[in-house]
Amino acid sequence: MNDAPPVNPRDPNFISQCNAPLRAELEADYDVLARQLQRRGLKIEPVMHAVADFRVAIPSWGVGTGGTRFARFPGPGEPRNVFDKLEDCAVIHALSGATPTVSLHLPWDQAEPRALRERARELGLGFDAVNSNTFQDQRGQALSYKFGSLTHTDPAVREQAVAHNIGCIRIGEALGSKALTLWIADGANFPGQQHLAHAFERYLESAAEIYAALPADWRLLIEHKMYEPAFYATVIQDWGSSLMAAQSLGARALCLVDLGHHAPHVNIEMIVARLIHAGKLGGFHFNDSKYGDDDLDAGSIDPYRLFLIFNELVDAQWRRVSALQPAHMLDQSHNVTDPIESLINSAIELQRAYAQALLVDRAQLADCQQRNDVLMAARALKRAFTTDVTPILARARLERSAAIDPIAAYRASAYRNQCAKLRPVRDGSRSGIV
Ligand code: LRH
Ligand code: MN
Repeated sequence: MNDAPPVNPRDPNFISQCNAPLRAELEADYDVLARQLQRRGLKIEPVMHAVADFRVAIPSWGVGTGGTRFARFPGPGEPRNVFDKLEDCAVIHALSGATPTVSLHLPWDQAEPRALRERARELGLGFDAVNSNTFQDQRGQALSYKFGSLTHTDPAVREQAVAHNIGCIRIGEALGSKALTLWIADGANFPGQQHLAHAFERYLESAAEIYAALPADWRLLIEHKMYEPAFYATVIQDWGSSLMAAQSLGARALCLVDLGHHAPHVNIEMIVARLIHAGKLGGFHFNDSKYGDDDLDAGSIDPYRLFLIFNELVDAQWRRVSALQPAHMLDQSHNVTDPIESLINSAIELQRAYAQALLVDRAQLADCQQRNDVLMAARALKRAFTTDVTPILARARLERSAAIDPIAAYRASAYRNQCAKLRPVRDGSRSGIV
């Protein structure tokens, strides 16, 4: 931790001071890349502007240090409440230029909506989808979710879970959010424990009550997950179950793809292509993983997979697929890095995958695919993926008055140091993701 005098990392003067010595080099690198792309018949400016317009929401639960069931090792200056979390989210946005909204988790982020909305407005932030929570029992909760929530065999428990979700929608309305992300942990640990068909029917019944409570301009984002905490069967286990539910609930029920919620080696870009085809791709929880729902930084393990997902999104844009407005959100757990640095970096890795996908020569690719020129088709994608778009990403940040080198600026601000002084350390290393 450096002991430079603390500055406000959101201060535009501080950011332009950090940028000043880096501008000339950036311009030079940008011009070199512009000429390279020109030789490939590609214009750099439209790509830069598209990247500058790219937005991804920050998960409120991601700005505190994450943990596993074994332990959590809180870092210095942990956010103590949702208002501290908003401060940290504002720093991420000021330096990355790409994260103007926050996705809240209720009741973890419970607070007076007007005060929350007002503070967010002061910080230049808005709210993306709100997340409900029927995977934990809250203090004073009447009925337990041990054996499920929306699919529990006891109608009283289902009603309690439905009421919680409707409560989240009402809070979200007061905050200006336009979507509810619905992930439930409901499932079974042993064959026979749960009637697989009846559980799904109970899900549809409960979700229909939640859907009916949605304001007319809201969306319901159904999040599937293969396993954990249920280790044999999960009611909304895969994209098929999620799609069936979304199709039976209605037009504003859509599917959310959390990259970590699939078995290793599952072709997620194929799932994205299918959900686009069905008109049911509602959004993403971006992260990366090697084994399970590891919630690692986006693009940190398999950046080519991330690129291939953005390739499907850009291809759909190119094919003018209508009404494709997926909500981009991060969902990560930062157990060993500074969460602010990881979230800044992850937002940038999403922009990198998007920029590379915009550099695919789609006419050439389509022609190779038509003529089954397999190698040239694969090369058309690899050529875009292996293009170092770093100058475009930095230029896009500059375009947004953000930091050319946001991590260096963040460290120069000693913001974490300041937080450590202002925010007393909470109790030791207890387990759990947040
Ligand atoms: C479930 C999940 C879900 C959130 C939770 C924090 O694994 O991805 O999106 O509610 O993480
Ligand atoms: Mn998720």
